[in-house]
Amino acid sequence: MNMEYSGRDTERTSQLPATVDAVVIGAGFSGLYMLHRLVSLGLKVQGFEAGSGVGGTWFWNRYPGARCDVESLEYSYSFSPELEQEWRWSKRYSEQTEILSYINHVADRYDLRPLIRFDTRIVSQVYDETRQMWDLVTAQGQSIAARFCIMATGNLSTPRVPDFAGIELFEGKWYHSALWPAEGVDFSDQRVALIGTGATGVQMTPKIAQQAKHLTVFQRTANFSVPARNAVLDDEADRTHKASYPARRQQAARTSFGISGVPAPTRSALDLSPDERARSYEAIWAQGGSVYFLSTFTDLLTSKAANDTAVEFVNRKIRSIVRDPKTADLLSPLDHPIGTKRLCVDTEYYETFNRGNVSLVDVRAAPIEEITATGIRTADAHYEVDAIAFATGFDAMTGALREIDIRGKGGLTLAEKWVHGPTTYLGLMVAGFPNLFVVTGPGSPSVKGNMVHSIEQHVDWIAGCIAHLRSNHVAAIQPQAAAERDWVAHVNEVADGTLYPLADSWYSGSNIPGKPRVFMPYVGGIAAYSAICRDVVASGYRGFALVGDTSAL
Ligand code: NA7
Repeated sequence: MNMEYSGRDTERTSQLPATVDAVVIGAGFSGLYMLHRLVSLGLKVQGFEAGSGVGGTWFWNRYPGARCDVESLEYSYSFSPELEQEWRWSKRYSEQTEILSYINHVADRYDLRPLIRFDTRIVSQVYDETRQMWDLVTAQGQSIAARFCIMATGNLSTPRVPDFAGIELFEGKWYHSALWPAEGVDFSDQRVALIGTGATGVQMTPKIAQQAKHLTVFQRTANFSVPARNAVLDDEADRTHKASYPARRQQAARTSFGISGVPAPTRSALDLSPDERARSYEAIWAQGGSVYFLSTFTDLLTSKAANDTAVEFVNRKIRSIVRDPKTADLLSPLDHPIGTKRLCVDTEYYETFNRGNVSLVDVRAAPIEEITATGIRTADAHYEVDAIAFATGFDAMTGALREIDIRGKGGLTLAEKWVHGPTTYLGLMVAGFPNLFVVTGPGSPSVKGNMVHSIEQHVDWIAGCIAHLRSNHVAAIQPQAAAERDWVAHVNEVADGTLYPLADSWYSGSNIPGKPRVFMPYVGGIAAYSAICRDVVASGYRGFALVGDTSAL
């Protein structure tokens, strides 16, 4: 496994300031914008990042085919009109390398790099109730104290490293999608196994197939995927979009997914005749994109009968693309409504199974039993391979937070508090953990929309809150237990009004053995959620306790 550390020992061990106003953990989209906002407020800040560079998700996930499923002109910061205008995306959906270049550009443009200690993990974070300060310790054993801690640790940053029996015996090389070597992997002339068919496996499959001698995809659960219709972003499209950027960003904020230009659905899928419905789906299929597809009708995520029409359409498409009927059947999902697991967005995923050098193995019927020196043994066969690519996902949404020993009031650890599943108020803060903010935490829309939009909304809220505390000399803020309880109930109630709970997925933690099964994102939509956050502030931070006078400290 390649951890791609640059080994900047001096930097890693040079003295940290003893105390800062705020620590920001993580230097992806959230951490960078948070640092920028806090510096603008005049705070003394220190950033920490486990990787050797900025980028978060886009730093680590360098696997072939990696790109975002939200169009680049939308999946980008809106806080600076100059930045919006000057950056030129090359494609409708740009590749990971380009997204990473953009994030690096932002880090340099706003001079954020000097604020960050790279190659440095925070391992412990303890709240001192007397000083009303957080004491943090790095993996190198260095300490720093801060009044505010902002967890910009990401929703998909703890890879689910495979624990297959025998993996240590494998004589070839193996890779996890989220720990991919920076220099890339050359699969030419190799027999490659790919395990996992979520969004990552779906992106990787066509790319590896183009290079490898043979690709065997090991599928446990078939996933739905719709075409991306990725294309070069021409000058005219770029100009038109940028000319209307302010209006587009405002429009995005009024939608459920935080993306502009997606027509709001007006009709139920069940209001149309089968022919009319098929024409609507065909038009959206031709246009491409998952949010577009799920916005075809008003009720695809709330009515099983409506959803069934979309399932039937996509499964028919799969059968029309994939020539071998048995493979087409295997690729057709049967176990969950479409959109209740991440709806994948692909470039020639299904078409790839028509290639002579690609085969699909059903590991639901015959599970993987072990990795051997030369390949993979399932319950009914042994597959000889030279390399294995694991696209087995993440301990999502809570994994990165649980990896740190976070101790709040009374010494309670976050892991103990969340033993039955994460509880937060607004996905922003946790009762008993004063001045600890989470960017896009469980209980916020986070992954159920345009992440960059959600990140900016959270960072702006947190920056506004910290400014409020400082100007009013308040030492600490934390949610009231009742507000947290009510919010968790609301998050569940909203999810229960949808089809989401019908799927086993990382949204509910069911991909990790032993993880409590709780639906984690807030699916009430970004517009509704942001209005609640604004209202909480307007009503004097309703549901929060603001305590202590900093002028007395
Ligand atoms: P996902 O969506 O969690 O997918 C992981 C895949 O790995 C999924 O197909 C799993 O099958 C499969 N998997 C996991 N463990 C095994 C074992 N033991 N045997 C066979 N197959 C296994 O992760 P991704 O990285 O694709 O995507 C995560 C998000 O990143 C994505 O939704 C986007 O938001 C970006 P299962 O479904 O559990 O049967």
